[in-house]
Amino acid sequence: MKIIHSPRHLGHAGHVELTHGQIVPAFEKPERVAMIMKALGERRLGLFVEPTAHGLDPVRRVHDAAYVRFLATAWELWTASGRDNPALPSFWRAPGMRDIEPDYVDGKFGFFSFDGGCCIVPGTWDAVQAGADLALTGADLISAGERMAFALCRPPGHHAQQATMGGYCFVNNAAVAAQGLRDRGAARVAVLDVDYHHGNGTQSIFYDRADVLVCNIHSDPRQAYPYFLGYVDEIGAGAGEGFNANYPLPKGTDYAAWSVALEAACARIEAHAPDALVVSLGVDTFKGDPISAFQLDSPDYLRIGARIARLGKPTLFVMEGGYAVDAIGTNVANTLEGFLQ
Ligand code: SP5
Ligand code: ZN
Repeated sequence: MKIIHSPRHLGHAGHVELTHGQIVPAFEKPERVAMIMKALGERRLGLFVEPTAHGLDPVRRVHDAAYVRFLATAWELWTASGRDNPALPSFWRAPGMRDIEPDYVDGKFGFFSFDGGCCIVPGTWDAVQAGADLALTGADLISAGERMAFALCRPPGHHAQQATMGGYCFVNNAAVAAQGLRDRGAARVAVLDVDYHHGNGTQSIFYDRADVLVCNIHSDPRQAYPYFLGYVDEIGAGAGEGFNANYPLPKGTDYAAWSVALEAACARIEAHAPDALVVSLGVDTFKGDPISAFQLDSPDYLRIGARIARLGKPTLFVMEGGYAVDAIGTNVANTLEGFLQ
């Protein structure tokens, strides 16, 4: 297995988030990658490789050009307004308001986001671009015939929609990879999102398409972030009707109940008969996660990996959430080892 990584994620550091009415140090921090690299290295689970550059055209296959332009210039815009502190939005558009990109920086930050979880610092855009390159390098490897690969993306991506950042996510790495696989000749692709939080971005990007099936196992939006998407009746629209599947579960869910949803998602994926599978690998389902409320234990990730392997599809794992830094390495390594065995 190849583990695709880049030190460029380190530029996205020293940032904050708006949580519980307070500006706090971000839960999504660089140490996460260090702990994963350490565990994967100790267990000799694969070969570490760096990504090749793919440019922004493949990013614009799933994100609006105006949004990509915003991300590329956000820090510059922020400092031009006379600030040098980490950048956060504080104003948002609500239903009924105009869909017009404002000129002023605060308007742009609100226009292109849906929460206060995406802080921008000087190195953020470079880290985000590196993440997209990791995902695309993974798509290259799978298209070239590898059975599996792991794109160790940071920041994560699955909350990023066509033109909105949120939930620590700027570019939707899994969606970029899924589209990249389509563009390299896969007729059908499936995305399996096992992060604790619903992957609203990935769902939204592929919602009206039948070529990319999106399955999400996550905490019920009535109780958990991102609150406004992830219900079971979201089945896709137009040509995509029947090609989105949501498996919301209550807070406190343990592996016994979680694995029932995994079985259902796997059955749906088998019916789709994809040429390639992208797994949005969040391990914030872990019982010790500081911002989540499922009860999975470290050995459960071995079973998750093994079950995904039984689908028998060329599989690209893309890193998403997981904030229990002490356990994140073990949980990610267990998933990948479970797949490999
Ligand atoms: C990629 C990813 O996992 N993003 C997650 C973004 C979550 N942002 C909202 C966090 C809300 C935290 N509430 C915690 C309550 C626990 N006491
Ligand atoms: Zn998450």
